[in-house]
Amino acid sequence: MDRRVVHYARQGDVGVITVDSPPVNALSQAVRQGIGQALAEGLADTAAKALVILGAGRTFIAGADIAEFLGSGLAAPDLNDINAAIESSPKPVIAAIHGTALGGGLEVALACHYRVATQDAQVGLPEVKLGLLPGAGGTQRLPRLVGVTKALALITSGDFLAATEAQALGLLDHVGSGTPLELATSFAASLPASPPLPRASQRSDRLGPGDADSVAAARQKLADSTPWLHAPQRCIDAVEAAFTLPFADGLARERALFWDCMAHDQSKALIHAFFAERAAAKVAGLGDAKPRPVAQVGVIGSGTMGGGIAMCFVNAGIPVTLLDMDKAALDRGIGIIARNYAASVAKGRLSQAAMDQRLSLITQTTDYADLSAADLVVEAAYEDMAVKQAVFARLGNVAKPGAVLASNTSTLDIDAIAAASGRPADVVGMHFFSPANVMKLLEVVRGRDSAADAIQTAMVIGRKIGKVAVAVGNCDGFVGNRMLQYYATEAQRLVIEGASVSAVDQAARRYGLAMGPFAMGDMAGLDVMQAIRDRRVAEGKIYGTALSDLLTTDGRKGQKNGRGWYLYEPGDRTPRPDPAVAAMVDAYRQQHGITPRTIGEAEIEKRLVYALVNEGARILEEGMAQSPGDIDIVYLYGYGFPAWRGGPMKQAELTGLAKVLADITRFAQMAGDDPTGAHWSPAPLLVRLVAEGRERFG
Ligand code: T1G
Repeated sequence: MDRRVVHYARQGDVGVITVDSPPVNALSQAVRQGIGQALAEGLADTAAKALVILGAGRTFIAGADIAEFLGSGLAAPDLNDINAAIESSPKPVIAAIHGTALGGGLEVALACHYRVATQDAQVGLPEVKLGLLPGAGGTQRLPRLVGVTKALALITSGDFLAATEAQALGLLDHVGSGTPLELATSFAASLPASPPLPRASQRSDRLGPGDADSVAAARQKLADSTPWLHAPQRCIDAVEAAFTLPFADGLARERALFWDCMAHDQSKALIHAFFAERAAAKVAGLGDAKPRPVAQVGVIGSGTMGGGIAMCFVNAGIPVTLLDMDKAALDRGIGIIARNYAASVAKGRLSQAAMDQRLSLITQTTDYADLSAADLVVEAAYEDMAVKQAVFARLGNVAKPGAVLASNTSTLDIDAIAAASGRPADVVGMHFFSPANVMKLLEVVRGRDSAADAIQTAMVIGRKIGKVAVAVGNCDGFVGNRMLQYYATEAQRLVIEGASVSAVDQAARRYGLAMGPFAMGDMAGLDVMQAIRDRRVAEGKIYGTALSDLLTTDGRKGQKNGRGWYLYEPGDRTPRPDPAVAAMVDAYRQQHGITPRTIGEAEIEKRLVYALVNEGARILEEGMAQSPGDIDIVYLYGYGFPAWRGGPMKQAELTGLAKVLADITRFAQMAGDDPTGAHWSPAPLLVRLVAEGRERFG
């Protein structure tokens, strides 16, 4: 066993167990073994009157080693045994927390007799966010310490608690300033000679008659809010055992429920999403390129996207020079930004002072020369190639050497834009999603000539402004929108064949998507979609169907003019079915000699999701995304795809690639020679993987 991950040393009359396993002291097998060994050493050390467990580096223990869950089962020692040894120690054991004590890390702390923490520490049991539940005593010890109601709230939400809040709950015994070791040794010194040691497993004073009601209320609340999620209800089952079973039986029940969750597809999907999000931050092929410094930013265009992008930077304390063609446009743009902030202030989510400070970081200009000091310039001008090339031609001249020049285009060729700047190495795509100050996804588009450090700069600054940045290749629609066009096309084809607009959207929502394809189209703007359709059709490509032409010809733009696939009352974003659209669909079917058929929800779901998967496989094969995980992260953070499904690519793997291919092949046959169904030709990568009996895309 490599003891290096856990050290034992004595400090005066205190034995100190230090977990030193970067980056977050996760409870890998070696760490579990190490704690067990160090504890034994401390118990045998007669000079040690008390023992302290703490973490080296930036944090206490941030949980079990999630990577171990990807394998087959967890190797000994069992964390429950380690915790039992800690709790039964005749010497006081103090957990000294800094950074985060999460999951198994908090469970270790709960097994300790006392818990002290630095002021900025956070604690929590976030297992439910991984589709799991606390599997090492958390559901049994926490209710005994803070009561069932509080424990249910913490465990079913997985939210982190600040140290002061945790202390108020009785979860922490002391919160103070100083190092964890200083806090723990002075706490140990304050303990009476041989104190009766408080053991959470033996407490029952916080359990009471109202516990069953709390459980019932929590069940109802979750059944109403997230009926499709498996783990939250299992969390409640486990907490219920805390007041219905003796501790040891409760622990066994908890563990059985833990394995039940571990075997569920939702935990596989959520654990995949956890690691995929972190892997997306590491872009292959950049060598050791370092990000260029970004202290001030320029944003070109103060419309909806430009304004939202400017807010992202000033929210992170980075000053922005906002450029637009004239004062009127700037006033409109700044007006929208100020209204957005005022709305947050009104909701109590932002202080007036913070609003004023952020607005003060925005300088307005109509003069390109004022962008000459910017380290990064993001262009958010009208989505037209000629307009963007004109902007980049000027930018290429005024921007300082070393500045990164980014375009927020959502569909246009980055290489063509970059060429216009005369300095393509400095040019990348930074594709924000609307509303840019809200949506977390950022597609960083690699141009043919983009320098590695320019790409790295966009990735790093993206994370700094709170985005989940994913590097994508330069192709029409990049990753997200490229897949979306076949999803949107398939939605229209389903309606043409017999489904109703609301039935398709309902199936998408029931699948777990935040919004259906038609409501999403209305939100994005049918005029925007039509402009893309017209361009692509002019290029001889497919985008949507002629059915949507009927709507735009009828002057329908979606939410922005209250008429789209749905009707909208002024100031109300609720989509209402429109009989006029149903009539248009009927007319379209008659005109094309189509007899509508009944289409079930399962078929709708598959045709929407597999349209994404099939195009995703093409994107992977072309190298336009570096991994299936990246594609999944694009859909989780940019298109409201449910995290508990892991993303379209993960969902296909969980379903089974052979099954998915069989359905795709069937849909291709059903489409026949209909050009709008051409996207159903199975992606070569998928065909090859199934032929080789492979079950994963990557
Ligand atoms: N296991 C393995 N690796 C982990 C990890 C973990 N628990 N937590 C983080 N990492 C890796 C991560 O992949 C990344 O690696 C690096 O650490 C930095 O993370 C029995 C069943 C702690 C708040 O759910 O929420 O305990 O990409 O980029 O933004 O009941 O990480 O550098 O190679 O996220 O500063 C419960 C998960 C587990 C906490 C830090 N614990 N972690 O955030 O850094 S289940 C959790 C986090 C459990 C028991 C059960 C965050 C963080 P790499 P990072 P960060």
